[in-house]
Amino acid sequence: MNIATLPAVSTDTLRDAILSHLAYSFGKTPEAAQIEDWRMALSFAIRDRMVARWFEATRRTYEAEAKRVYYLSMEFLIGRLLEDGIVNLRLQEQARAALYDLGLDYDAVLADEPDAALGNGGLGRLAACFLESLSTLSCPAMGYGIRYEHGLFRQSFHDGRQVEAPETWLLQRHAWEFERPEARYRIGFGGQVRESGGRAVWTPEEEVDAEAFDTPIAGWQGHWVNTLRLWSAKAVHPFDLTSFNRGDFAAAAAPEALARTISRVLYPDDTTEQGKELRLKQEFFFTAAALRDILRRFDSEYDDLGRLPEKVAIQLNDTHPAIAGPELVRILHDERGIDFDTAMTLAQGTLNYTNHTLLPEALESWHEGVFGKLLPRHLQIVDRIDDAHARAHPSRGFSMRADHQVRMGELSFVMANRVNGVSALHTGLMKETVFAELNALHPEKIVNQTNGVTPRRWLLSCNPGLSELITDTIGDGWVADLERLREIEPEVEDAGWRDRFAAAKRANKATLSDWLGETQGLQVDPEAMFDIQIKRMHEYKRQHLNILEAIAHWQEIKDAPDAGWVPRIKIFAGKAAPGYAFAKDIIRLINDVSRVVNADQATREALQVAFLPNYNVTLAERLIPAADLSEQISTAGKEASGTGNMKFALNGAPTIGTLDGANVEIREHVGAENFFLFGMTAPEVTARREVEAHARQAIEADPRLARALEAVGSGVFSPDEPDRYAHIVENLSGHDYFLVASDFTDYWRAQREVDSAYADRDRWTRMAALNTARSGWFSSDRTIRGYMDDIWGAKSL
Ligand code: GPQ
Repeated sequence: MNIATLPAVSTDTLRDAILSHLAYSFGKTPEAAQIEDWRMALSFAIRDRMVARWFEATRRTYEAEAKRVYYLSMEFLIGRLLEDGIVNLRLQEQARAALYDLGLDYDAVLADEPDAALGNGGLGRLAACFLESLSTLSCPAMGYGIRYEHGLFRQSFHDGRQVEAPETWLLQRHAWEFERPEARYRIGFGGQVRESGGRAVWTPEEEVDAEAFDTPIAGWQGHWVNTLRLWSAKAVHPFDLTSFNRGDFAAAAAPEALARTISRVLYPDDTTEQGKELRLKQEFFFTAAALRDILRRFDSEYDDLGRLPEKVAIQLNDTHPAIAGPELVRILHDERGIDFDTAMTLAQGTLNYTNHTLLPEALESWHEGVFGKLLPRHLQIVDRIDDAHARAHPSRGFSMRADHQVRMGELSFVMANRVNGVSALHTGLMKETVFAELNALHPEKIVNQTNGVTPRRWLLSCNPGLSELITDTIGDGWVADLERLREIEPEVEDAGWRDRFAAAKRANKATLSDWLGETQGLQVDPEAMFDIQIKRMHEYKRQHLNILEAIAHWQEIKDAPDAGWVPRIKIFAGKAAPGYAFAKDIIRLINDVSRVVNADQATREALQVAFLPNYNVTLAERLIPAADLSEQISTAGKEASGTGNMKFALNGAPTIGTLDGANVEIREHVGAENFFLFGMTAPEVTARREVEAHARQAIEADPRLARALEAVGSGVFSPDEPDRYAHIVENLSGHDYFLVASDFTDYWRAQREVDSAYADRDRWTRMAALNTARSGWFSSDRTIRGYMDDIWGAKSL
């Protein structure tokens, strides 16, 4: 069969394709099929429609001898893929109708797919949005990462406390990947380095194989399809027959188990560095496999390694793949015989590095003991890179090797052609703080690329009601050209149009409210304001500021229950790193507050609080379209960008936020009057920390804050254990590094402004609609164009 001539997709052809896969790929009759079989059959039928374009994209890339982009990332938080595929191939109507013909519910079949949670949060989700945009822009590109058997843990609550359970997304069959047993590379660790014929020869002590699994990623309208290639660790000798024959079955299976450990679990720490040997192994494992694969492809097309920077751009998503620098130099110098300085220059022309945080605890560094034990040759190369850099800049005392550490940020910076931050504010702070010294040496290196989100997933498919209104109004050109959302702006002055906008939001809220009732046992009035904070749990993100304000609000409502309060439901969701005790205590506090406040008959009309378990991409897709208010309240200077903030604005939820990360740019775009700003700026934060007893002062100056803290500290929300949260109160009245107390008063003020704005429904609808109309700039298509032009020198084909 010529796959390029697959029939055009009518409902009938799609139905036949589903039935055919059900029989021939899964061996089931319709009568015997379970929902998973149907989901798999539909996925295969959709996937089939990508394959011809996939081959075509590869062929055209070779033919054009195009520069290729490689995105190396420890995390790809892709979520579900079926709806993405259906939407991008524009097969929604046919798929719905075909399933209907077969007696199945489309939404139920889609909901059967597990989330591929191969990431922690923003960094991983950004990588997933980028892959989709790269395909939409027909940029020849490939993502490289790890095929974790267990993605991010599953979260539940016992007595309000977070409990983690392993996540097993691969227990169900995964429809999207193609195993590539032939794409397999041997990756070594440990061992010795010796000299032979003037060259260093590294003989590893331990070896595993990296085997590729490919997932096609279709862009909008399926014109272009790129590949996400994830590596799975396999034993070199899978089974030790000698041990087996001896009767030692555990020893026989040991090599397999040891090797598999490398790709078994995603580290659940977000923005903290753990310094664990296994983590370094994971980093080298996938980076080394990717480089081998990249060079194999390069060698198949070109015979001059000098052309590497011209034909290959590699993006390091944070420092996790930073070992790419020394590894590429090692291959070029030790294995390919290129002199060291040239090898280094070629690597520097090929690699680029994105920094995603300034938090000092997140900047990776490895003790030279661990590093040298696992990667002895790479340690030598790092030292030579450091020396070469020092020789080139003799006036400076800079080193990437202080305190017996290998500092991965500095290494990445030196080995990169371009270094970028992820919002204007963050990039500026990068220049002033972490990389001040290196920026002075290499002022051309640092560029900004403000993050973005894919409008296909984060508007078109998660918010069909609003999308339909937009398309009705301006046509569907906005899907691939999000700035065109501006064209709806004139309509905002039209009362009839505003009603339709408000109705779309209202319908989303009703849907969410039904879901909350059915799955969480929560009764929520869709008329209430849906105030949502969803993101990883972290002190810098200040979920505790939000809950303290809720407590103060509740107390005030109790004082005067009939004062005409604007009804609100505060929704939280997010996971805490299992070892981050304080963040877990904040979760428990919110759950405790929720229990007490929701049970209060005197206030429940005005205020409810809910913490939804197991936040993931799918839950985000459910919540964001129904949001009225977006909480983006980090301590200024700490949130590198944020991307959730963009999704809310795009879906018509104004932000209450600080001048942090991309909030700054969101406010500039949507207009200051459509954004609820509060809190200290980044320089004010720095200055405030110098004030003695800043937290005490703030508490003394604000009786509301004092009363809320008093309630927390005295056990109002934990009567069975009154001092459960004493340490939180102590933290917030003492050190309070994240300045919760100091920002509280202004946050309260901004929240009351939110109340009055929301009470004026027409005013609110205007604000919400203008947020949507003016968020076009936050498309990841715009971001990727920026990378292509300013960093990669790559072209759309
Ligand atoms: N981010 Cl360093 C993560 O999600 N994980 C990390 O390990 C690091 C950063 C986030 C960052 O906190 C957000 O502000 C960004 O929007 C996001 O990366 C993508 O750049």
